[in-house]
Amino acid sequence: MIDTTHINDIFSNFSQESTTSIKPYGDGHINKTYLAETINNKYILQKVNKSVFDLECLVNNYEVLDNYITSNGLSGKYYPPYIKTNNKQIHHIDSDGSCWRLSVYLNDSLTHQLSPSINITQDAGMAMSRFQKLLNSINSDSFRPTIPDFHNPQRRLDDYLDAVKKTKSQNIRKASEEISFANSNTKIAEEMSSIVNANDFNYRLTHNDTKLENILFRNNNYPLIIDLDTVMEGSILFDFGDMVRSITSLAKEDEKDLSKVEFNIDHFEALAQGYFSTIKIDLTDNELNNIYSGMLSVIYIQGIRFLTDFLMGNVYYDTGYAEHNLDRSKTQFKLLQGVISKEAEIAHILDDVLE
Ligand code: GN1
Ligand code: MG
Repeated sequence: MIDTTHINDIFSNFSQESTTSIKPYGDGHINKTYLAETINNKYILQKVNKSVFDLECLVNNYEVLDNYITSNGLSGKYYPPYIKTNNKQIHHIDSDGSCWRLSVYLNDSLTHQLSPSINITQDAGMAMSRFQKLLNSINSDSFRPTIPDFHNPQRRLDDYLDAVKKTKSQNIRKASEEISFANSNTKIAEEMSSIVNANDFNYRLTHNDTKLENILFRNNNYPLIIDLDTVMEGSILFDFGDMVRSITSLAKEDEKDLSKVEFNIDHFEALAQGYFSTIKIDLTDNELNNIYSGMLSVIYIQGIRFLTDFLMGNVYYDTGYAEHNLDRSKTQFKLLQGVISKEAEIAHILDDVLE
């Protein structure tokens, strides 16, 4: 149930208009998102999940990024503009300490849960590398981690192993195949951990949640990037890996019919071309050499993150039913197997794209 009185009250901190309707919007797993309509305008209102993000760091990062954007005349060119509060801030903090923000809803925009075509896949890659180029131009020193160790492979592996120890035996039975798959592939996270710990590994300002649904496609205009909560220091290896994860399977993240979950090499090729065509010159040797490991790691870790949440009683991701996270972990592991089975073709494509 939506508490419209409370939400209207929140809305009044950003705008003098009155809302005519407020509806839940999109299918993010962490924040609450609403479409708020007034007589003349449409807006996206978001409530940030305060048990997931360090709100102080998050508020800081948005202000730093938005100051850079506005002072360089780039407003609206990379993400939809925010409507500031009466105090000229992006976020309004309510009496419970929850954090809200409002952005313009763009009428000609749409997101895709699944890529409808090779062209959209290539455009998605180009849109995310265009955003990365922007991030490369910003000094990362003022950004703080909104989720510490977000992409730390060893932390994700430890959380998973801990969940297996703590969970009820009935969950172990229900997830026996996935646990056995996860246990026999821990080397993927361990290898990524040693890559991350190597001296020549470089962190840079990255998006860190590059799934296809976080790209806003528009008619005759550059796609925009949304969901900036995790813009902080990270790695291009994870950002590209998460695009591979969310685009190349061509099936929903919670698809129950696993025969539909297949790694699609044509979409992979289009994505790699779109993403790397302009950005390859900016990559370090360490980045260039570890793209495949990054892909495996992101998909494996997303699988164990969903599995961990299932074992812990669904405390992190929004779920629609008890086995939702378990179903999500199955699609990740199926996709991972598909990627591994095409290692040679992937290497060939990457060689061509990166040469
Ligand atoms: C979450 O917020 P949303 O739904 O875009 C998650 C990502 C996962 C993704 C899987 C802060 O993203 O890390 O890759 O679900 N975000 C956070 O769909 O944990
Ligand atoms: Mg998010």
